Amino acid sequence: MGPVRSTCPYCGVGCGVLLSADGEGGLSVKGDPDHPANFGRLCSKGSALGETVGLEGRLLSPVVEGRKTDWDSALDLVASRFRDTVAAHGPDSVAFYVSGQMLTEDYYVANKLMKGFIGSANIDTNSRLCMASTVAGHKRAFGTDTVPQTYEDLEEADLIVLVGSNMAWCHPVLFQRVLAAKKAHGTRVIVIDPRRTASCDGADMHLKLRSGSDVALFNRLFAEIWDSGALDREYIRHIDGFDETLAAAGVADLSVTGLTEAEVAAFCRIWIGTEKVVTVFSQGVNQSTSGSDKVNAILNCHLATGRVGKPGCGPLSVTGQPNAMGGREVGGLANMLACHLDLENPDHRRAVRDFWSAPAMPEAPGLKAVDMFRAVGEGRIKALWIIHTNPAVSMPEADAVRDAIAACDFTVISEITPETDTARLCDVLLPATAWAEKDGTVTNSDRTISRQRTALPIPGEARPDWAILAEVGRRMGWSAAFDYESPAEIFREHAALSGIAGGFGRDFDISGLADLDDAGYEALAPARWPIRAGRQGGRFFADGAFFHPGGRGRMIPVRYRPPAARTAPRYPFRLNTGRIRDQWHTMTRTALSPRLSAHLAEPYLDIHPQDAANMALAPAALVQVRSPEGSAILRARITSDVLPGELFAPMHWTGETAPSGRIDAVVAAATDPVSGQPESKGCVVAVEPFRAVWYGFAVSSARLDPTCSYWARARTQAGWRAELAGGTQVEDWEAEARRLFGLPEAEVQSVEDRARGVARIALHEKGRLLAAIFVSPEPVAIMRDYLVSLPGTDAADTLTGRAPADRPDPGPVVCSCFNIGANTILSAIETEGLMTVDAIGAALSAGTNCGSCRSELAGLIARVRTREAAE
Ligand SMILES: Nc1nc2c(c(=O)[nH]1)N[C@H]1C(S)=C(S)[C@@H](COP(=O)(O)OP(=O)(O)OC[C@H]3O[C@@H](n4cnc5c(=O)[nH]c(N)nc54)[C@H](O)[C@@H]3O)O[C@H]1N2
Ligand SMILES: Nc1nc2c(c(=O)[nH]1)N[C@H]1C(S)=C(S)[C@@H](COP(=O)(O)OP(=O)(O)OC[C@H]3O[C@@H](n4cnc5c(=O)[nH]c(N)nc54)[C@H](O)[C@@H]3O)O[C@H]1N2
Ligand code: SF4
Ligand SMILES: [Mo]
Repeated sequence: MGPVRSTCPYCGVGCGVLLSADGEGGLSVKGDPDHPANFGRLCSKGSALGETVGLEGRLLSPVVEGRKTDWDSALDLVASRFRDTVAAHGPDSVAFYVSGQMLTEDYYVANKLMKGFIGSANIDTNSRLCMASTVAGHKRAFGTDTVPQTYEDLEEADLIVLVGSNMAWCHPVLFQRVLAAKKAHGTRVIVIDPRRTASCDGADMHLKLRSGSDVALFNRLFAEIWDSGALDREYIRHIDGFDETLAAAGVADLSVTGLTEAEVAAFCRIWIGTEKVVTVFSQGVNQSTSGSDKVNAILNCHLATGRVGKPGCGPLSVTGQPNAMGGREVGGLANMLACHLDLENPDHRRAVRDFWSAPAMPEAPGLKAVDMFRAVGEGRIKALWIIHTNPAVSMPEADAVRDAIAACDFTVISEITPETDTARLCDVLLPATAWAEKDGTVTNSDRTISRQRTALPIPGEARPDWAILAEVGRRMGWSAAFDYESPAEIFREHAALSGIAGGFGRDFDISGLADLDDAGYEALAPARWPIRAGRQGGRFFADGAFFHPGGRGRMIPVRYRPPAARTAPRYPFRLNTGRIRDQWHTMTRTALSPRLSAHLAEPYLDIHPQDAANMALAPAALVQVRSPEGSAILRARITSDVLPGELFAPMHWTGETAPSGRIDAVVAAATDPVSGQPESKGCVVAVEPFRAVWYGFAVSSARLDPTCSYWARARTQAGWRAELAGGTQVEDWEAEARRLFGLPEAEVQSVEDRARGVARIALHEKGRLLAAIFVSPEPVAIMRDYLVSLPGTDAADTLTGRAPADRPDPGPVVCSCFNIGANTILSAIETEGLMTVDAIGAALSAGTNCGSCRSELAGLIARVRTREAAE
């Protein structure tokens, strides 16, 4: 049997993968050369999928109040508690909080159960934190939530503008496509981001605007389009709102962007002068209290020039999660119905009610994520089911969200592991089948529907998310409506409903798949919607046909508004947050891979050198970040990548990996008034040095569970590593080390200087190193990337903390496919005179597999060249 064709479970690029199981639980993963998203390419995360499918830490049976139980008891409990709560307090006293990572079939059933049968619209999703502003912006402009473009436009374009998108790290395979186009025909790339990112390497221009100021910049572009006569008068006859939009744009004050007139003029000249321009946007646009306005400011410019839905020409929202689009299609947000039908439209409601034979349909939108968790905290929501998301980490005001979940009368979570911050708070844990065990469809950023297929056996008692939901639906009394036996059956129902939506003139119509039989579903090849009689795929809106009444489009007048919170002497910094290359969200899967954990092993805070100097911060110091909502402790990285007064911290660390590094504890839950999306990238904070009494670095064969004020642990090839820091003096480091590592009997080697507060302890057994800790009153300076390789070896000279001369320290991993560190690459650049990324590839293989590190390799070359030039 050949490999199984499936789709990567991470980002919205939606790469096709070929899976081969080895029959012993292992899985090899390769890029699918025939998939139209990636043509065989994969990024570092996709390539490491095989390392994340083991059963270690998996939830394999239902758990109620901490005790394993059988499915019947767990499901009866969930069904009866939801039924009783609705009976006692009404349908709006319960809620589902779901995820853009659920398969379309899972999502469809969840939405149907809540909106059609429980009779509340209290189902919202983590897409509220992610795509809600784009959904709102699309609907305001186009009358529908539709991405007009396709990925091929990245190859067709002459100019690609990345607005608030770190594509090199977050949509790496698309970035590879952009770089290939640049190489082939000189496509220009402009990055608009307050921070210098990996996506800036090789870009033709980087506009380092002040965070939150995008509307002012795009309003200026709009005004310039008018002034320069670039308006497409023919096209805008199909579009309302031009005069008001121009009036609003004309007052744009550029000073809020911090950019120079010359920079902005150059940007406008290139944008206006290049017919084939694709403006890509992502979370730097969406996650803002003016997120919807930012989206419309961008769409206005494309509408004014008629640059929409043409080859190489149009706005392209890149989606985050693998099925963010599918969730929007099934109506997973609290203000949507299903198949792009509107909850507030009585005709639409009636049609869906009839189609489902639904007993109860809500007439008004339900609670959006932030309000939903506030309602949980206030006791208005009394039963909550969380599926495929980790809100105790990823929601703003995460401490309050954590407390709300803990205090809620009845909480259920469907998960693949009990070891998440949210799962630890829930009353009922339901074991779900994971990626490669489950089966269904996802829709990627360019409307391509692909299959995820099963390649591994279902472990323990895990069940697919759709099956769990349907079973609860049946036990709540709706047997016929939830009588599904397979995802294919659900998919057919969804496709049939989309045909009804098509009848209302909606664009999401996949009725061409409504009669797909099981074999056809099994064999379904990637296909872009719409899929109906007379049309498949293609682009939208180039013909001026939109979805507002009368088939018209709209330009939306928008004005710059500052972020919700103003900086003030107490909170002088603006905090930007986001992603790193090799971790996925709350790390429940990517942190299982030692390779992925080697890239950046600790939560950090980027701070400008001027600001660091003002508070006399030393490199690698720990800092405490505080807001009115909460605080975090992070490692300072002093860098002019960020603007003075602005900070950046990654979103990934959790109670499991670095309890004081949970950045959403600090982030305020201010939301966009139109979309309800929180401002995850612009709260205000104070920063001060965190004065630890001691700092430590530990390596170990077994997992360690520290309890000190600061710790961050990560997996390594040889076991684990941890950064540590404590606020109280330790008297006896040998005893402390034995306790920390759980090794009371091991042989010890140690050097301790109590007066100076320095200690180095190594614990051995039968001549092999089990664990070691290095302690100092300052951040520990030792060769970490060498030391992590020592557990399990004889490692006689561990305590020196340095690599022997014949085994140089490789430095932090840059290329995770071939496990090649920065020092190794830097030394090859110097000694072999390597001038290009390809030359590094030829010499060391680095960057030749997935290519995700190519921009960092370019950065290392630049570093050597700058140093040489200075010498
Ligand atoms: N490696 C990795 N890839 C991922 C994910 C992951 O967890 N890890 N998650 C996936 C998901 S769900 C999503 S939503 C996407 C997100 O993908 P991206 O949106 O590309 O990622 P982020 O790092 O959240 O933010 C992008 C950039 O916005 C910038 N930014 C902040 N404020 C502003 C502003 O006011 N204006 C502008 N113009 N820019 C600003 C930040 O500096 C940052 O570089 O990534 C997907 N891909
Ligand atoms: N400060 C800040 N906060 C942010 C962001 C930011 O940029 N800055 N970004 C926001 C964005 S865009 C997003 S998308 C969110 C993401 O935030 P979350 O959705 O909370 O993050 P994940 O880690 O992806 O959570 C997925 C959970 O589902 C579990 N899981 C995995 N497979 C399955 C399965 O098959 N079935 C079930 N039932 N469960 C499974 C995983 O173990 C994990 O616990 O974070 C948001 N939060
Ligand atoms: S770019 Fe990487 S994470 Fe995104 S779908 Fe492709 S392989 Fe997966
Ligand atoms: Mo996202």
